[in-house]
Amino acid sequence: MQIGLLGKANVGKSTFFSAATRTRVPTGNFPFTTVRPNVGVAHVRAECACRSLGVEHDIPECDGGTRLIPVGLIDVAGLVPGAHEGRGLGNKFLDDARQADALIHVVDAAGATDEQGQPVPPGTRDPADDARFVEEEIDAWFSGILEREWPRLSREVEQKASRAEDGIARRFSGLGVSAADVRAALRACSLESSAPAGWSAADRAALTGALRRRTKPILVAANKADLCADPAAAASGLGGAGRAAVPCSAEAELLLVRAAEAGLVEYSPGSASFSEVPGSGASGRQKAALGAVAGRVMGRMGGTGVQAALDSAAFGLLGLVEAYPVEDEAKFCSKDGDVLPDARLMPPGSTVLDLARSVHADMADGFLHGIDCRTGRRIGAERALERGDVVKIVSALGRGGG
Ligand SMILES: Nc1nc2c(ncn2[C@@H]2O[C@H](COP(=O)(O)OP(=O)(O)OP(=O)(O)O)[C@@H](O)[C@H]2O)c(=O)[nH]1
Ligand SMILES: [Mg+2]
Repeated sequence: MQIGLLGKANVGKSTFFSAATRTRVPTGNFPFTTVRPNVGVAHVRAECACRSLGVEHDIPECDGGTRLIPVGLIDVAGLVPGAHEGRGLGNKFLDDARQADALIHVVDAAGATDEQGQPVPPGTRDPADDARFVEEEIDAWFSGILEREWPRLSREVEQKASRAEDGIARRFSGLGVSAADVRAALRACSLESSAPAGWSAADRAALTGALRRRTKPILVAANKADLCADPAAAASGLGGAGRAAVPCSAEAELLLVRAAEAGLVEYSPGSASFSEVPGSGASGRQKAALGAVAGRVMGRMGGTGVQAALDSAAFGLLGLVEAYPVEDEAKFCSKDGDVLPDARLMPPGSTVLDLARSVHADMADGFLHGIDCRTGRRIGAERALERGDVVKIVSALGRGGG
């Protein structure tokens, strides 16, 4: 699973990335600080199955019953209006996010940067304009791919050299689009039974729009919310119409993560509060900065929103399901005795057989049945996975997971 961070230049994408992946990448208050993409690993949170099963384990992935499950994060170059025509760094930002399963669109909700990403006093720019143009750029990117290939593609289909869904999926395969995605998008636009040669430009735009929404769904992170008079209102102004928006302060999250690393505070990402470590030797300046985060962010927003945005992208937007493959159905452990060692994020609708395949191809090829470890009952290949499932895979080939 990969999540792409994108948005206008200078809105806080790299700050979000640094905080979420605990790495240090260049950030700066000017546009195009990032040119080459940053790739790293963040974590999403779920309640660990150890809780409901009443078992104990001591592994770094379980933080007091909160399971941290890895996801890839990609931070790309910022964009400006007209990027699809080559302005700014052009389409580079999108090409670098090709493999993302979902996008977190980072918006400067405080309106503290102009259209080009230059700093301006907070409240100067309407963030809704940014939210709109960025989404239009993403849609223009999808549409451009189809339009470039359109004459050849429609000829191909007319001469029955390929089916429309296969021809289109092939053009978009670099973006992780399958023929099934194209079929669903065609259905959503009622184009499934008409010949491509008869599709208007509007039909084609509707199709690529549907394809984009399906394969690169967007969650808005209303960032720099610490500078907003009313963070919740700023976020809800950017959401709506099926689009979720989470108020966020990437800068506060980065500060807390760094302060925790330095032993100044106790803080777990995603919590609504932090506590200063007594006698940590924090300077007056550090104490003032922490006080500001406590008041402007934790007090008003109930957390920095960075972890909430990641969780919401994985479980809300993508509807992912976390499942635990194990080898011992009674002790919920691997062959080495590690309890619930592995939590996997699976796409919605995944089955027990899909889980087997994600562990190892042999597990799927030799699949006999699964065992739902919560009930001890046998389950079949086609049983849909549910969040928190703990499953032993019984296979004629290979071992059962963990
Ligand atoms: N007040 C405030 N400032 C922030 C926040 N997040 C980022 N910033 C500041 O915004 C500026 C830009 O941050 P970056 O993370 O470099 O932004 P970017 O979107 O990666 O920028 P480009 O790579 O140039 O497109 C820096 O000065 C950050 O300190 C936030 O939540 N609140
Ligand atoms: Mg950047």
